[in-house]
Amino acid sequence: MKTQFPEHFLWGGATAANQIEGSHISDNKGLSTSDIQPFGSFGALHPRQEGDFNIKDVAIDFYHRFKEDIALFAEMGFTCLRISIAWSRIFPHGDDAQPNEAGLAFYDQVFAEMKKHHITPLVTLSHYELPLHLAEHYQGWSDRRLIGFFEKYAETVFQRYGHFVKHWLTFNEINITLHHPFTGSGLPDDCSEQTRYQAIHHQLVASAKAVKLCHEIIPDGQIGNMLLGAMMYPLTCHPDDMMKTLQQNREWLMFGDVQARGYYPSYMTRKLKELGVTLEITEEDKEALKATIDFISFSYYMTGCASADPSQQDKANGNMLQMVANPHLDASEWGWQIDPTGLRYLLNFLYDRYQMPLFIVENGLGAVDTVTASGEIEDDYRIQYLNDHLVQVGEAIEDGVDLMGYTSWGPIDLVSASTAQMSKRYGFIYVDRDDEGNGSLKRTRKKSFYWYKEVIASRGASLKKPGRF
Ligand code: BGP
Repeated sequence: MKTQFPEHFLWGGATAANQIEGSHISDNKGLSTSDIQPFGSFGALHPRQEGDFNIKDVAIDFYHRFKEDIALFAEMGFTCLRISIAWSRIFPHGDDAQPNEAGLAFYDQVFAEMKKHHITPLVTLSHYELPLHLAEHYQGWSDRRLIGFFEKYAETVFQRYGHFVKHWLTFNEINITLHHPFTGSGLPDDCSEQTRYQAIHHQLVASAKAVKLCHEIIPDGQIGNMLLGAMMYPLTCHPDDMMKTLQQNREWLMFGDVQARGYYPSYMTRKLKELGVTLEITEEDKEALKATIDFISFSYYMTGCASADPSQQDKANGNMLQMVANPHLDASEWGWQIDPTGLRYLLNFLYDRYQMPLFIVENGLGAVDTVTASGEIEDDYRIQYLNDHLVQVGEAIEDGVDLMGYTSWGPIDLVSASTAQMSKRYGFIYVDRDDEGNGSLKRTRKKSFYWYKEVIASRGASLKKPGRF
């Protein structure tokens, strides 16, 4: 079916501070957990040693080039840009009494530039980083005091930017602490289940408190959560695989359930008991959790399978997690299985479950790009991937899903979160920088740049039937 996306639909791209900004200690910025992950989230157990190179120290130098980059996004017709604020620019240690004015001023300029180009900001409060001091001196989110520090940070940025920024997200892929505790919560990756779930609880409370603050400070604002949409299919229709699938999906859906409904789902009682976890949940926490989000946002890259059969060892790599491979799907160069139909499935699934507006805030293909002798980048594989996913988004809209917008991941090449590579490129805009940090940082429009521009201008009417490129 040919769909024209709704007029109010937000089109754009998504980024994260630590993957684009660079200038990791400029203007009083404090170190963040990301700054000591030179090998990315997958290498969190090998923290930075003296003299180690971290490509994120410069990243793509958005800190100095944001005007040029935002102008390029505007040229593509973006109506929305997702960025994150680096918490450690605003509160360098996380527990500081006063915010860092230079950090606040940087985002003033970024938002002013977006305003100039009529681009709606979508801002993540915490995208895979927290001030390193909080990880080192408080054991990250396992310490209840982080709720208060986060509230103060959220209040500061809501007050400062709320006149212009109306769309907010609390924690990027809040379910990540299940798989990468350091990346998600500043905890050692081998922490106990007790510590992990207590940290998760603190984040859920902090998220709800930010929701309440946002509603108070920005009455016309909207604030959502952000899930890693890790949809699992049963590997077979064996009842045991069905049950395993239900349980695995509940692992990540639990976060949405708490954030959308305001309390823990009943299935968590048994789950926590089986894990031997006793959560400390105060009456104040229960009250705080009642502040529920306005919309559900999520990242979507792939689906995976669940199997109750321990001999099923054919694993697929995922963005941050591993799952059983689906024999019906192809995979990207990094082993992420490509499933456009799964996006329609997930949109319907989430809308059925929550009956709340949805927002796709990440989707894209990480691929190696080659620059031709004449300086062009013919990224037809990326166009194919995005086209086929957007066709399914159109189908979901026809199915009746209330979808606010779509921001593809990495509209400009940036540093990979899992592997800290530059060579894993997602962008419509090529950035001249390699994995060792060589390159001029020059920006070049790829073939997909012109393709996405046309998709946006035609509100999806230019999309082709899957497999037509
Ligand atoms: C998501 C993260 C992003 C982003 C993306 C792609 O999990 O929210 O920060 O990086 O995945 O992953 P990668 O960069 O590892 O290719």
